[in-house]
Amino acid sequence: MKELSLFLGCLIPNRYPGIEKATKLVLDRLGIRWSELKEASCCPAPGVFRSFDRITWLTLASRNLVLAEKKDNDILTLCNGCFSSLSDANSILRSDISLRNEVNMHLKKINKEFLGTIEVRHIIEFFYRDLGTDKLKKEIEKPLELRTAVHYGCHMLKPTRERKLGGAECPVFFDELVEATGSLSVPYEGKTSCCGAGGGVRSAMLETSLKMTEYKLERMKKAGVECIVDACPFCHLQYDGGQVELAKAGKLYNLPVVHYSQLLGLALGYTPEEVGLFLNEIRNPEFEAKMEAIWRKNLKSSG
Ligand code: 9S8
Ligand code: 9S8
Ligand code: COM
Repeated sequence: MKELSLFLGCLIPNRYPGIEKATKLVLDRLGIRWSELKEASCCPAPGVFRSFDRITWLTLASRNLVLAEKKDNDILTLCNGCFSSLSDANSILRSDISLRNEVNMHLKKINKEFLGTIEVRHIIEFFYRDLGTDKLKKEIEKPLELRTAVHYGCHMLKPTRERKLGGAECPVFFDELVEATGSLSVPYEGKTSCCGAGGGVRSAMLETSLKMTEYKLERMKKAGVECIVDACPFCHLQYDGGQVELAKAGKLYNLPVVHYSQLLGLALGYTPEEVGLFLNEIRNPEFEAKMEAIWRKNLKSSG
């Protein structure tokens, strides 16, 4: 298997370093070769740059792609937005020669050239396709038994012609990966709808974005889940920070938010602390006690 260039994006290192730590632990534990894509910039965020100026978006994205091309690595993203930007830019520049020429004209100023020789992967898609749930299940040391609300996030599923993992309306691949950790993916209404953050909505219209978040949280709560599982730090921020903002208006949910890397890390036997589980804004003592207890119980039974 080719080495992967880990593309962290902006939010994970700056706001949720626990996701970074958990991902690195999990990759090492599963024997996946990786190195960090050191000089990378913002992907740049698709909902913002792509919507405003296509050439700027493509040029910045292609610079990141070229960094990985130089190492002959595929890129591994941990964020739906980063995946969307980088994989869409990659396929557009591969197929559209005139756009590629235009972008390469800009890249030439910094002695770089886009060739189109590598692939861009999302960690969920990568685990599902290249590892598979059966192999993952064999690696699990501590089944988690959590009732979870799986949140796919828009860019993992759409546009459907680009994302080929099984339908934007009733996808199952992420649920299967969550269930491989011994947890339950509880069905809830509005599962594939947006968290409210993307496309600049959070920055431009906070109130509207929180309404969308509330819509989701209401339905997750009704389904009786213990936590939310995502695979996108922007969704993560929206659910975590959004609950703090909603609490100011007296709307309390207190639902812990977990990135898939963290969930898998726990199931592979790392401690809640090692995967940065308690570094969110939303702290839920009941959940934290349960996670500590699962960790200890399984420790005894396996030791
Ligand atoms: S980088 Fe800059 S803002 Fe962000 S995290 Fe994901 S999308 Fe790409
Ligand atoms: S959902 Fe709608 S646009 Fe997105 S992918 Fe992440 S942030 Fe939440
Ligand atoms: C969402 C990214 S993950 S963006 O806001 O649409 O750019």
